[in-house]
Amino acid sequence: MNDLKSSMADAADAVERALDRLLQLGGDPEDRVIEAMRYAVLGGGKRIRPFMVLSSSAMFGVDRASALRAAAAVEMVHCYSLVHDDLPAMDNDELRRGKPTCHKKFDEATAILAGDALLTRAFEVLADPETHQDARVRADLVLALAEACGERGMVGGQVLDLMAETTDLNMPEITRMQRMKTGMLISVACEMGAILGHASENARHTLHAYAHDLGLAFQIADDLLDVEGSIEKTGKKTGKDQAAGKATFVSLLGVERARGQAKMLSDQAVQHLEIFGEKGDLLKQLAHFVVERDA
Ligand code: GRG
Repeated sequence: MNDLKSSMADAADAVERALDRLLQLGGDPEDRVIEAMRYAVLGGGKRIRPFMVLSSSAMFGVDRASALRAAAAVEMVHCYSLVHDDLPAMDNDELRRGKPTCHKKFDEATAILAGDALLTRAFEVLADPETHQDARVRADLVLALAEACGERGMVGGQVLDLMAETTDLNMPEITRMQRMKTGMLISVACEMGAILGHASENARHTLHAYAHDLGLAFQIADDLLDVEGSIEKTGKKTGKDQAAGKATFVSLLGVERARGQAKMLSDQAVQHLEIFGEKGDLLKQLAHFVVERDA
């Protein structure tokens, strides 16, 4: 796991610098929204999704600067979703990544706009020729991210999640909701290396299959942390699902079976990567980290 720890730390540092460069204050009156965007993206988070972009890119020999721009774009979308998810109209949270949520630090309108601008900026970064010289690759990146974010992806999953507060979801419904809400962004993060590196359809499908299992394992681990984790380690309020009376993998399966299911999915994710040999090692280690993490 030492390999993984230092690679994740390197990736986190590099993506922090890329985000900082991409989100510079301009000295204009509208800087307030850029300050809120910077607050939302800089200085926190495990950077799992950027790590997925960078690791899958390394597998196909993608230029590091290109991969970093794609990684930054994915993290912008992730952070936008966190900012909006924390709003009073959604989860109404006050703590995120160990600090006040964006709307608490700034105000609600600024947080909404910062989220909107992060989402938009992510697509601008991907569409910029600096990200890749091949326009087809840029279009594929934009298409893949758009499919993961919209009403058939993350936003749709969030709608189902809000409905879960008043409707009892069963196991297939929860699985579908989580696949849309968190899984699809994780999938696109893993596939971006294949897109940037002109890899075969088969390679991209294999990464998709890996991410599919890993995304579910990630979400079960997140549900377990909501039950067993601490606010000090996770940097966010825990015990929320139970308080909201929401059905989760843990409420339906119980802690032990949920843990077993997460482990099984993470092992299954690793199996998919066998075709890549040693090149898949970091993503394999990540699959174990995701279910063993405490934050
Ligand atoms: C309001 C237009 C509009 C859209 C809403 C809010 C939203 C879209 C979607 C919610 C998606 C969401 C917040 C899912 C939760 C995913 C999750 C488990 C986040 C935590 O991810 P980690 O653990 O966090 O990787 P860090 O902080 O480490 O990056």
